[in-house]
Amino acid sequence: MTQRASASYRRGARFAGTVIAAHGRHYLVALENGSAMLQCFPRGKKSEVAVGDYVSYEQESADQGVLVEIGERRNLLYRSDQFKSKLFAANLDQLLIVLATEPHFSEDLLGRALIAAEAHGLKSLIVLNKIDVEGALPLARERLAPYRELGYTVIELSAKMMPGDVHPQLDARLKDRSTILLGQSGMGKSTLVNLLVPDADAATREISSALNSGRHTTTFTRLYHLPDGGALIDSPGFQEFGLHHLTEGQLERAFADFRPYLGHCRFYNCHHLHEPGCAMLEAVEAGKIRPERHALYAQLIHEASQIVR
Ligand SMILES: Nc1nc2c(ncn2[C@@H]2O[C@H](COP(=O)(O)OP(=O)(O)O)[C@@H](O)[C@H]2O)c(=O)[nH]1
Ligand SMILES: [Mg+2]
Ligand SMILES: [Zn+2]
Repeated sequence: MTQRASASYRRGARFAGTVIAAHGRHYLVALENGSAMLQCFPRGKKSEVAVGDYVSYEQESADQGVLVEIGERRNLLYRSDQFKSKLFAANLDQLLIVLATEPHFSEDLLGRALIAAEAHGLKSLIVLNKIDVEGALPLARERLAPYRELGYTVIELSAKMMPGDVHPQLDARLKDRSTILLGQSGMGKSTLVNLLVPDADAATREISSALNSGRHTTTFTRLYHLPDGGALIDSPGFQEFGLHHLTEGQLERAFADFRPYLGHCRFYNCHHLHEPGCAMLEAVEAGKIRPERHALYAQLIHEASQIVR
């Protein structure tokens, strides 16, 4: 694949590239033409660089660079709690949310991923993997039916038992786009990556050693180039998906099922929590918005109000 940018360099020479992996304050930057990659560090203490960022760096030594500029971002996907935020990736087109028939997937995490995507203007694709596990399939389908009704695409796969279906189902949707894979561990993300990215294992080992001078780890976010164009970003599994940074206005608009009722509440500044004449609450009452979705909204509003400023 790539080689490290070690051959000949001029100290202080500037290069531009894409951040393809991040681990703590270590970033791996691939040159624009993909010919080489170099480990880089941010100049200051604070590192706010994400995988997918376009950056320029100055080469300091044969195997190290310093990031000097982050290019303008189309978007930045991150999660946050009361105290800190964690960056997923920048300059994305879509989320590929990987769920499975078993283990039981968290609907809370699914809901949060969809809201994060909507709030950042990103498309979401939902993959239901392991459809070969027939006993668990009906329930998984039933749990996903409301999301199909909301207009989300649900793609059923068995990455392990029917690997031949993966390319026909996903290639056109991934081509020339930057896609981040999100999912709890055990859902089949790695299995999917290995099908979609030729030599993914070798690439991971190479990234891991370049990033960490040999220390192997899989707990970093990394970007793979897809053979037909586009990028696939794999992130470590996560348990929490806090969205403390979203404002009330962003939240209410991020719920696709709320949109028909926005602006129809009695009070223009309605919080849709317990106000009289609230169009959202009436829609819940009338069975037009699922109570679970309203509960997620209320929970996210609650979390957003906890932010320490
Ligand atoms: N039955 C079944 N098992 C699968 C499928 N895809 C992945 N697995 C298995 O599920 C486990 C977790 O897969 P992995 O790709 O490591 O998941 P990750 O933690 O999301 O990266 C492994 O034992 C895989 O072999 C599938 O389509 N069907
Ligand atoms: Mg994995
Ligand atoms: Zn309301």
